[in-house]
Amino acid sequence: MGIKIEGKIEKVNGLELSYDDFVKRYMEKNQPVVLTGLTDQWRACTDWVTSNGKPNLQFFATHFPKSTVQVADCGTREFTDQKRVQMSVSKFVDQWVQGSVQEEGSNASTKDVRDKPLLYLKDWHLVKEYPEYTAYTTPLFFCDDWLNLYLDNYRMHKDSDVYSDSNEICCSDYRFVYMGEKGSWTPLHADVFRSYSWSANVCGKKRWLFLSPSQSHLVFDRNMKSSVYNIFDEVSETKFPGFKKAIWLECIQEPNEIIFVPSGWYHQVHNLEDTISINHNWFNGYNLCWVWDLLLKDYNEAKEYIEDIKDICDDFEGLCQRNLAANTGMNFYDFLIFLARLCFANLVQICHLRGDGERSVCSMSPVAQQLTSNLVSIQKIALKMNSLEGLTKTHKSHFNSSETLSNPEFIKLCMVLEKTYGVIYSQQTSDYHSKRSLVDDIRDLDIIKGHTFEVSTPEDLAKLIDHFIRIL
Ligand SMILES: O=C(O)CCC(=O)C(=O)O
Repeated sequence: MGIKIEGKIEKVNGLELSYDDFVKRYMEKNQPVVLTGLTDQWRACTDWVTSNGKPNLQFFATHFPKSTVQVADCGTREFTDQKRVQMSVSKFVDQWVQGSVQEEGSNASTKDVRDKPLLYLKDWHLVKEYPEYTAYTTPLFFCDDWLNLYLDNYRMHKDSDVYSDSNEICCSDYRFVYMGEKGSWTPLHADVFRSYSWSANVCGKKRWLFLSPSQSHLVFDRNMKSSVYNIFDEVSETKFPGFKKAIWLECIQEPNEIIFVPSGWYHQVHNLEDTISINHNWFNGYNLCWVWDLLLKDYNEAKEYIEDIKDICDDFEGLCQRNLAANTGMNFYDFLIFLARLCFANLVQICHLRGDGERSVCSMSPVAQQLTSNLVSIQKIALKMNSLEGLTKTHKSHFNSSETLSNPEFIKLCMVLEKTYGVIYSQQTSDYHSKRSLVDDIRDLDIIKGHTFEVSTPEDLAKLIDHFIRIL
């Protein structure tokens, strides 16, 4: 019996949608949408596509032949994902071309005897690898991206056990290129960190199947441990008793359309044609609670997994956090330091905007309102973290505002944040009461100057925000 599909995803012309409407209708409500009209100026849409609308494989082989990329073998499962191998772009292109020649040469009776694996290039960090080559610009709707903004300046987790030179690029950002032949696909999953994602088809067509988070329990086994891998398989009713009750939303994504995938929506994706897509994961104040909820769930699982060695372990909590970072990509301490830095960057920005101006004038500006609402969402998470027992003061996450202010990475973070909200809200220079640039202003900001703020616990962070919200 097939799956139940009972809904479609809304399609909206992105050129006729305001940022505020996107926030209200999709980001805040956590609803998917397809946006059209946003890729017309992208260089990728000419460089990467031939005149007949197919992937220009030769372009990739000529310009990026030596890049090493991850390639999934769509026919082979490995744990919860497809088996992946690394290869150069030129080898991937060669195999694709050989596969198509073989396909063309085959007739109906030999169609199933493909002797080459169906390969799908995934998670290629093209922007990070080739920063000078501007293949596309991130649409405005997706610019409030704390994840990539942070990773451009810091690592999420610093530990020689988890990080090595070989995964330097691989954990460096969440901006990807995907390329795959017709028939290549991505198994059912919800996104990393329960982030939002957007995915733009540069060429080709995809079929997406979505499940609302309110139904995600239906794709899990009785113990809520493993989820269905391929929704089009014969799914065992004994193992996944809720599966056949799941109601799916379907979307056929055409070339030049961008799909917004909200937090926690399980999805499975099939390339209906040879396809190239660009894909970012991100989070911000609107979905930060999803990130924390996942981290907490993964932490509880990591803890439960080693519960039996608790009594003989010198540093049980430390081991849980290590395992959490290895499995999820960050642990509580990483997340707290991330929140503290983001919070301080927002504070610096508010102080810079405000200059010596009146509080009421500053709070009227849309940027100031956004920055304040960012602080409120960070504070909510800090309070949730604080309600957990056991997350006590530790040297592992220590934030000091004076040290942070003298850090060039932090200054860069503040500047990019300023630029980002400037673009989103078409910031006027008259909105700034300070006549100086952020970089000149930063060390002299009256509220920051002469004070050092320390954050070692979520409680410290919540109090710091409380203090500023009251005085700003
Ligand atoms: O395009 C694909 O194959 C998968 C993309 C995806 O799963 C995502 O954007 O989260």
